[in-house]
Amino acid sequence: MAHTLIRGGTVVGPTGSAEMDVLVDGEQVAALLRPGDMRLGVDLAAGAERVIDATGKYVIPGAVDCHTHMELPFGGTHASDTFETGTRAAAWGGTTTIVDFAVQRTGERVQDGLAAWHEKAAGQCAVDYGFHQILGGVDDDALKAMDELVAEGITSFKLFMAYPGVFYSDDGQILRAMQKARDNGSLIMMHAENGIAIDVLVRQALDRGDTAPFFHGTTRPWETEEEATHRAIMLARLTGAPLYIVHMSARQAVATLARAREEDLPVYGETCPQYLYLSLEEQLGAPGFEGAKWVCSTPLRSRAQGHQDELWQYLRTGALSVVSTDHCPFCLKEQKELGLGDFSKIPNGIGGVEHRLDLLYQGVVEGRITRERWVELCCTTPARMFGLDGRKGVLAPGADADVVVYDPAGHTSIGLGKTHHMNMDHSAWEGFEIDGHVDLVMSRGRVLVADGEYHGSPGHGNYLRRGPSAYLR
Ligand code: DUC
Ligand code: ZN
Ligand code: ZN
Repeated sequence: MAHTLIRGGTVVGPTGSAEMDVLVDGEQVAALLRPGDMRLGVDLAAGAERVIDATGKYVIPGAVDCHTHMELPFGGTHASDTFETGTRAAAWGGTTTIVDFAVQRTGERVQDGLAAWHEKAAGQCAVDYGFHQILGGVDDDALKAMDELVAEGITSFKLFMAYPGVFYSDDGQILRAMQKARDNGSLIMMHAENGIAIDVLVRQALDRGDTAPFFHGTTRPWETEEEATHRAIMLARLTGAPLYIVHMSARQAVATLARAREEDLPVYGETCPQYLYLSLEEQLGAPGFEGAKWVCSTPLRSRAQGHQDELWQYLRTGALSVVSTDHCPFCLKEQKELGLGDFSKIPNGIGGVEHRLDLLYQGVVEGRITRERWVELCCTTPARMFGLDGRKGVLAPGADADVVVYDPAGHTSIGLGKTHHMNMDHSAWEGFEIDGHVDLVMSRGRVLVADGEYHGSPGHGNYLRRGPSAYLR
């Protein structure tokens, strides 16, 4: 593959920004050069066959979304994006790596769940992909499988304190999985909600006739997230295992996480754009059945209670380490509609794999985070957290040439018929206006998106065997 020079832009990384040209050789970054740099008297850039003009733009690492659910089976249906459609949408939005969740449901063999995920993804992905493994309960076989999977590059395991009978693990099971993770160097990811209490609240709400989507939120109150977060941290502390809590939405839960981090426990938290921008009152409380679009778990939280602003604050102070999407799209027609008249039957999930980089950039525009923190949250830390550092999330010699040219003077109007490439019949982000634009997306040296045109293809994306988390080495 030819040499490419991305010239004239400002390279933004987690520790700073500088006017630099990026020289790409084949699939990798060869060098970052000061404009006009002559190393040892050799003009390294002179031989570039292709020049991409990034004047006035930011040049950042391709974004890493470490939490997606392509084709997730849920509530009698499947998430509507396949690996083909979902990774294409990811590419459009500047995400060049996803880490999806292979699924073992209660009663299935872990290895069978993983094999099914490999089959779904192989030859389909437009961008590189890896897997975490969901454990739908923990028994002796699952514990053995954890060792096998770590050797295969699957170094993180998601457990659920919610969804009894589907994905749920009880405290004893969690304890055993954490002991195993401590011993084999893997990372436990936790869906921290008290599912046993939630199921009672859901039953009581339905019995009262409270069936609208809004009650999905009120039956998963912040106390159920905070309690589970606290319990998960205590079990991690007891076992000496590291812990990563996914999709945090309640400010009280993050406060608990922050206290544990102050005590130097190896516990980390992630949030998602929906918890930073959307709310119980405005979205879940939309008239009629419309709120179903935003039924996800953990749920959107009350703006009156100040969750959103406080989550932004936790992104600034470092209590929260990562922003992922928890991309789990369902169409309104025939999918979300399974819950007409009973919110508990609405499949849980929001699609957003395409929009995370833009949505978080709007946080830069509004002065909520710096542009360096934007890159850290969306690109660098997720790569480091999940054992992809060196290759992904960074622009440095030897790293994969996954590059986004981002125009801070551009504009993006999110919505159906505008910037929507996900396989859904609605956008959870309809009408959001972003003061920035993903101009060009490169994956391992290949331009996937440029000048509003898509040049990617299924099968370009490679499977990524991951190492241990850089935060645990
Ligand atoms: N939460 C969701 O909203 N969807 C899928 C699974 C989950 O934990
Ligand atoms: Zn979850
Ligand atoms: Zn999820």
